[in-house]
Amino acid sequence: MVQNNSVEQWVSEMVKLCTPDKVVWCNGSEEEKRRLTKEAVETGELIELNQDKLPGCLLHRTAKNDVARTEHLTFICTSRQEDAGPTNNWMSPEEAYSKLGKIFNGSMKGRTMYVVPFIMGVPGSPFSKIGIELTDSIYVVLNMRIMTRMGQAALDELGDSADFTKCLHSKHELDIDQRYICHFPEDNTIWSVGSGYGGNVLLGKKCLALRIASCLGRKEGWMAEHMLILGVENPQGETHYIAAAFPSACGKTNLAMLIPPESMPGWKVWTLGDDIAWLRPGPDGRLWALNPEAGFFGVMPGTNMKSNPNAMRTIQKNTIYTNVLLKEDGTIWWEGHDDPAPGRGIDWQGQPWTPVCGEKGAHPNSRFTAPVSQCPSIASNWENPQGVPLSAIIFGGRRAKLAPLVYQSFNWQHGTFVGATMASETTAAALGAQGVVRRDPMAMIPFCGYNMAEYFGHWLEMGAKLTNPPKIFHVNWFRQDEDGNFLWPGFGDNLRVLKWIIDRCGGNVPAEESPIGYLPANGGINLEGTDVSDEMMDVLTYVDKDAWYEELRSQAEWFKQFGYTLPLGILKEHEALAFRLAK
Ligand code: O2Y
Ligand code: MN
Repeated sequence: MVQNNSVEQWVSEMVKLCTPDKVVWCNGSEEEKRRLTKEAVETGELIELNQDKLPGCLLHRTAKNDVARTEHLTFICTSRQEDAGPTNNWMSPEEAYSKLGKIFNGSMKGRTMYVVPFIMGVPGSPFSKIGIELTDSIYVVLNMRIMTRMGQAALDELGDSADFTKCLHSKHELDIDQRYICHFPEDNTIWSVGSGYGGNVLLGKKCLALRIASCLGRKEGWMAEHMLILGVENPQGETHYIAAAFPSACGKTNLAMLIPPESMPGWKVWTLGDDIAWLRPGPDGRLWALNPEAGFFGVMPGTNMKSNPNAMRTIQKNTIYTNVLLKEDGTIWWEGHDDPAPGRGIDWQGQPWTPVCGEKGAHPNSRFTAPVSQCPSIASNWENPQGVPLSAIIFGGRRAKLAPLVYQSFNWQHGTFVGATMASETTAAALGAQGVVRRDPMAMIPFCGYNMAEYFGHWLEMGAKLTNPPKIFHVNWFRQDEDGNFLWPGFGDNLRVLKWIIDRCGGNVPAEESPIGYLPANGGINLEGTDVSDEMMDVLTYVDKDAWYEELRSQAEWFKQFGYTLPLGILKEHEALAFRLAK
């Protein structure tokens, strides 16, 4: 079935290490899906939901201590520590292979090893990369089947090449003390052990498509970014493509699936991706973007018909739900659902639940895995092997006071600096103090597979290759007034800001120059049909110089960790901001 010596040799080495009872090569067929689903339902790994109401849908519960990515157990394993940089956990490859090798040793005894070939990207695309994940989890196989182009197509695409990412995963004992997610960029290899949850185990996603791909992109002249991709179609039928990076939990999926407000007739937003974008310079000097994933792994709590109707429609069939509440009728519920809490159910830990029991029904990081193709707003060209040309890149964060609703950078270098200084305030949703500013450059802090200072340098080099680069903007949907009320309505009304961005790209609307960038001029953003007054808009676009001086100091403090490796272009932009603020 496989005629690829490198694949066969590697699989047989890993079989020797993990000693599974059985090895099953996955081809991605419907028959295979049915067979694996049946087996997992029989063992209780998956629960079949009400097939009349939620056809093809399944529920999975993870271990209590295994409900999110574990960043402190995630390592970049390079020969030299400086190649991982100060923002990553580092382990030497020798230590990592030895430590994890001991855990993997015999880890699949009594289990089946599934061989899961997958494509990140579209078959036949110059963007695409092949991975092969070996796993002892049917949940992983079925998720990878949604999240990637999985099965025979990947082996066909690989042919007899040895150019694939070697991904090894075992749940082992789901013991947090023996949990590691290790990346070996020098060997194009990922080893993940001791977890059965999401980003830790669906190795095509954060591990390959961001951490390993960021290293490959740097070597090969492209970029792997933590960005959604969307198309905005104006009433004249012209579509502009935008990629946007926000830290986790800032609403990327909601923005990617935005529904235009009624007061903007004729406007449409098309979804191409909600989490990851691979960006390449095209022969036309523009930057082209492709979503390498085939599925969404979206957060459940707060998803409803107001916040994201397109997501709600996407997840009505063929969806795997993780850690939500199971209702008596075999459907599901989560906090923030449109329906009121059911009278009783089984919570994400498998325990009987009532609304007054004091526990969450669904875990705050409960998830859905659903095919991108089921999204009602999916762009017809989302699988174009060349990607789509970007007009704009947006960076964003959650800042109660500092950052205006939107501003445009002066040029690519300044835009790179805006991305490099991205920050977001913590919310009640995360553990720890609220309102603490966390730096998350380009939303890549947890996902950059190499030294972040060099990553900034790569951004600057990529810009130099583009004769027609996308314009770079910053948005902040979360600015508050003195009483802590949000000033901007958000959701569908964010399209008003996207329209301003597109108008700026086309040179169709004037702007006001400020020390931090170009701001919307009076009346530049169409507020018709909103409750946003001109006074509120003044606050939304206000640049508080004192606060920006403080920001400047905080940026300098944060940059210190990179020492002399910080690119000159970033230092120059920091100085230029200081100069403009002092003027
Ligand atoms: O906790 C996890 O494993 C998932 S985190 C996640 C899932 C989908 C998209 N983005 C993220 C993220 O943390 O950025
Ligand atoms: Mn993400």
